[in-house]
Amino acid sequence: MTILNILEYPDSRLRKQAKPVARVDDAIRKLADDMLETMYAAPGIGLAASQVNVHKRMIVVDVSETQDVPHVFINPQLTLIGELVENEEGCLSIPGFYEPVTRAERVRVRHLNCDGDANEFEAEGRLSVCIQHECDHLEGKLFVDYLSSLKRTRIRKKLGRQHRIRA
Ligand code: GNR
Ligand code: NI
Repeated sequence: MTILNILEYPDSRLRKQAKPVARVDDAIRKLADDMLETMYAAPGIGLAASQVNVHKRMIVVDVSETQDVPHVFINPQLTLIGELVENEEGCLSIPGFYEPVTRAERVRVRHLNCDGDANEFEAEGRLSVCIQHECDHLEGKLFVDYLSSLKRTRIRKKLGRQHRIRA
């Protein structure tokens, strides 16, 4: 297994549209394992392939306290259910910033599993928030896009500066 490098905002590669996975093969299963290892090492509760510069429609999540309930969703399609709820969100690609975002309280996820079989999954609570956050990544969308342009610009400038110092 391999820990992959996570792209950080404002890297323009985070804005790319991910393409559907055509076939679930060993390379896709290896990518799922590497994404899970990368997520656990970070540590985080979810990761989209886009964040590791692989622009395929694939996400992994694990919101359990014990980090031993991994979910892999390939070509996820969301149906949003229920009321809107506000939750604090963070992102491994936007380190150090946490802001409230409003999302649907529940989701249904149609997807392929690691065997390539069509499947459905329903989630609420933190798992629902996380799945919606990850699916946004596949569209090149980040949680800062829900904030005011003033807040977003402040975050972009702070993180942009840090990257230039490290470079
Ligand atoms: O680790 C993560 N925590 C988190 C907290 C609140 C809402 C969403 C998330 S997802 C984030 C990992 C990440 O950036 N996934 O894309
Ligand atoms: Ni994220």
